[in-house]
Amino acid sequence: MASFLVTGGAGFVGGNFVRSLLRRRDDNVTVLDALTYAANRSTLDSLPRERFRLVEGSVCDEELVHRMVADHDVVVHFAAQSHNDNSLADPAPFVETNLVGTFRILEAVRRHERRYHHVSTDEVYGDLAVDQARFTEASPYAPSSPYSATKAGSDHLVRAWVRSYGIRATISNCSNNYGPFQHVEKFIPRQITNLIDGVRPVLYGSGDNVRDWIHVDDHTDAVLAIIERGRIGETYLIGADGERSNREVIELILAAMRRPVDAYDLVADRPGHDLRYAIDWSKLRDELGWRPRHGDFARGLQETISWYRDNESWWRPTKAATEARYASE
Ligand code: NAD
Ligand code: TDX
Repeated sequence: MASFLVTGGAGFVGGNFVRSLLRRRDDNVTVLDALTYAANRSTLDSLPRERFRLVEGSVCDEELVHRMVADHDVVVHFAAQSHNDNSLADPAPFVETNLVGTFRILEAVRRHERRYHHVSTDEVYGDLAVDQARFTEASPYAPSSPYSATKAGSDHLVRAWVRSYGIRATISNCSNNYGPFQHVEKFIPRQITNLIDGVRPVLYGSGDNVRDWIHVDDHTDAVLAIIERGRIGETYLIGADGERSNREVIELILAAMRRPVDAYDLVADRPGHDLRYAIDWSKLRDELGWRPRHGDFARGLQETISWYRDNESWWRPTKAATEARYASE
């Protein structure tokens, strides 16, 4: 049995990771989360109290981070400012949390010699042309947005701490996640909840941008596989062969919610909008024998729509403020 410190565990992916970890293993889990606008405490409701604890605090708080890292065996770092649109409006918190916060964690991991897993994104590689080969672990870093640049910087810090100080770390870079407990600022939950509210979905630019969708349960499952069986110092790409254009996704959502498939609007494009992400996850398959279990995207989307319909009390309190922020940008 081990004790896990999970940063950002009140957010979307971290919250799903903690729920799954407590179901699958007997470990103790502490979440360290600053409870920013993106957090939702109720994601962590009804977890076993004797094995789970939530501590409110920032990964930038040096003293707190040292104390918490010292008290645990494994550190899994999800905490981040995660939304590209927000990073364009105000990059400062992205530099602070994603770069300085990761630096604080790494220093504590180094001092206390703990096992560390760093959660990152495929956006560090920039974007691909429509006909270009998918990202691999050898793809050059070329981030486009303040968000992806700070995530890229955090990956470089981890690699340097592995090489220079010999910390026991692994890194994963995953494609776009969808599923339950995702904040309504993100594309899929934004459009589902807009449709529940009778509001027409909006697509940035032409709607032809491609994202490589993966169910959040597959992402968290792969992270656990890397923690359990990954080689120290290695990077693993996580994906599930889920490439779809935003237009295809919105048409699937509209059809599943019994609306005309052209009932959406095109709006001004996101500045610097990456055209396409796509992940080659064969290293994860060949080395660790990992495979995604939720490959049927249409089915996963239908289940996600049902989850947002059934859990309005989870997202409703944040919906109006999220749309007001979009309207002011
Ligand atoms: P999220 O925004 O839903 O959750 C982030 C969590 O981090 C929130 O609970 C927030 O309160 C917390 N947090 C923010 N600043 C903090 C700070 N200074 N100290 C402590 N906690 C802080 O994000 P997410 O989508 O769950 O992403 C989690 C991680 O997974 C990020 O590192 C992100 O880069 C990575 N990732 C996400 C996706 C995706 O599609 N969602 C894909 C690949 C990688
Ligand atoms: O209203 C919208 N309309 C729209 O067309 C929104 C919110 C988004 N989009 C487009 C932009 C992207 O092409 O949909 C696509 C997905 O957008 P987001 O949900 O904002 O995700 P993205 O920018 O691709 O980044 C996500 O995946 C990688 C996560 O937010 C990151 O944290 C993760 O690293």
